[in-house]
Amino acid sequence: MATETTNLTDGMHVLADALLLNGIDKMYGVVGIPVTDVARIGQGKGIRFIAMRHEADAGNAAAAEGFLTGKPGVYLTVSAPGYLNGLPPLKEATVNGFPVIMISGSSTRDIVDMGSGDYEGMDQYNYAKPFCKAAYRIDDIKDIGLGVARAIRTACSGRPGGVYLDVPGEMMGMAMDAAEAEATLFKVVDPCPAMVPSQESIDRAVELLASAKHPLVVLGKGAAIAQAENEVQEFFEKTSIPYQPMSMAKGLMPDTSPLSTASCRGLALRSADVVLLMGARLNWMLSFGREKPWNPDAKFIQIDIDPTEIDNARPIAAPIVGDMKSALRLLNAALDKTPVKASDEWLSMLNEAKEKNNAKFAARTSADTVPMDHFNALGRINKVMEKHPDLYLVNEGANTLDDCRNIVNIYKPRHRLDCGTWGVMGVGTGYAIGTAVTTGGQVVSIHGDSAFGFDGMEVETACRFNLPIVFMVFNNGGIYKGDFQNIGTDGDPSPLTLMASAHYEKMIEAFGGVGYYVETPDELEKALEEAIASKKTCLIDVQIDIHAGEESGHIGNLNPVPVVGPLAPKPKEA
Ligand code: ADP
Ligand code: TZD
Ligand code: MG
Repeated sequence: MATETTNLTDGMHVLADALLLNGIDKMYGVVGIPVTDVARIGQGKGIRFIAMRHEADAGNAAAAEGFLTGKPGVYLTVSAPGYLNGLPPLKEATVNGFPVIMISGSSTRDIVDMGSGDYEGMDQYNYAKPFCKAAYRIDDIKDIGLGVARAIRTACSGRPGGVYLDVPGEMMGMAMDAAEAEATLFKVVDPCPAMVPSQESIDRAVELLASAKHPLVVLGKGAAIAQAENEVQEFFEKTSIPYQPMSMAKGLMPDTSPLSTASCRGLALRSADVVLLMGARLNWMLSFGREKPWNPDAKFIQIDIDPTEIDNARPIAAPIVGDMKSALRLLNAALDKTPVKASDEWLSMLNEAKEKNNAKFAARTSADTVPMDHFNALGRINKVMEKHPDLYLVNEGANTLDDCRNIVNIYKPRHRLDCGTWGVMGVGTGYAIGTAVTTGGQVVSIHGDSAFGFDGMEVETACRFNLPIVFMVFNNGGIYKGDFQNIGTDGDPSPLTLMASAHYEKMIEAFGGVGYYVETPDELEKALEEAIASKKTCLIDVQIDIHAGEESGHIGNLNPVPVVGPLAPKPKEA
């Protein structure tokens, strides 16, 4: 007679229950031993499983979800090779401050520890530690609830980031009484708690701000992650202080705001005497706050949730340590008592520069030149996207990234996702998929041809899930552009050269998506409008001049300069 087993459960069922209890109803990943049934059982219980083609892309999709929602996105990988593929996005999410949890199956602990050569055996738990905020391994089925709770709280609280959760195969095969297992699970209370800064730090900041002649805000993605748009908007309504948007903070204030200094960045940074950092680090992107173009006498106020970020590269005169919403609420309240308004002199000085720069820019973005360059192609895209302010924009590449950031306006918070703090190529298709899945909205995903090469296979995933994503590949035939020459004699293409004659649109046709190939601004506009209206998964190959693009986009200055040889700068003629 068969034994009655209905009162038993196992690690895989308990893991799915623990995630669902905590509101995690999606997972991205690639399955295989020992996690296939984790995905199948989860799917059976109502966790949507987005099966992808590469773990890095799954990690990026989950990271996008984390950025968009403030709750951790979750991705699942198999042991060693899948785990290793999944590590880069874990580190990148941690660097960007996106909450994400990587769950990875692993092999039998004692065999791994003895070095006996288990199937895909590797000390995953320890190797993960430097690549995330924290790593946890669940060795006992009774600890699943605890492990999931630890992972969620660590990923979202403080500065968000990546968490590694190791789930050994043998643990997931453990059985236990179902009722007893249920009793081990719990829902995390307030996983992303408010952290209210001291009133003293607010008063100090307001005093400094009130003393400014040329105050400037740097609006960073920390404010986007904090979902502090209402407080941010209230601050600008009260003060009319101009601001410099960092790329993923675009949309917290619409890019069309008269207070944006995006088109007169140099002047704004050079002239500001008091700078308020709202969720932006003084890292390389902001020249550490101490190098050109900053005014050397500028004083800084910094709002950040991470106290160790303060004084990272220069003294901060008025640190405010706390979460952005709480900090801005207190700041806005203090501004009622001590009003601060940007002067007309400061705003007109910036406006004058903006008008000049915008006129120069407009000539390039509205040109009808063929072959297209990044400018007129992006100008047309901006024109189309203006009509569809709800569209999400994903963006990667070098020139394709930098020029798009400057040209394509964003109107809503968290509607732009890009290469982020490290400038990573290959995040785009994962971000696009994560965004479409998480929001149910439409995505325009703009990639350089090199960038697209890293993760382009995910167009199959996008087609399989019928996601309304318009991928656009800016094909200028190479990394930065397509006209570099091999400086040696073997006749191979240069290290930067890719295939300008490639028809990327054919890739998506292979999977039943809709491909477009465009060579002129009019064709581009028509194809994009049609693709958006169709809500189908589409890919537009945007042919760009192979001569269009600067080496390394806007950050060529970071390249070491050869001292001798053909690549050394030519001596200036006397
Ligand atoms: P950007 O690239 O836009 O300049 P960074 O990623 O460099 O932005 O900086 C974002 C900063 O925001 C980080 O230092 C992070 O600690 C901070 N941050 C993240 N979430 C919050 C929050 N909820 N409240 C306050 N600061 C936050
Ligand atoms: N590998 C990874 C993972 N990230 C990187 N940033 C790079 C390599 C180096 N890299 C850049 O920094 S930009 C870029 C690479 C390879 C590609 C730029 O070419 P593109 O865009 O075709 O994507 P443009 O429009 O031609 O500049
Ligand atoms: Mg290119």
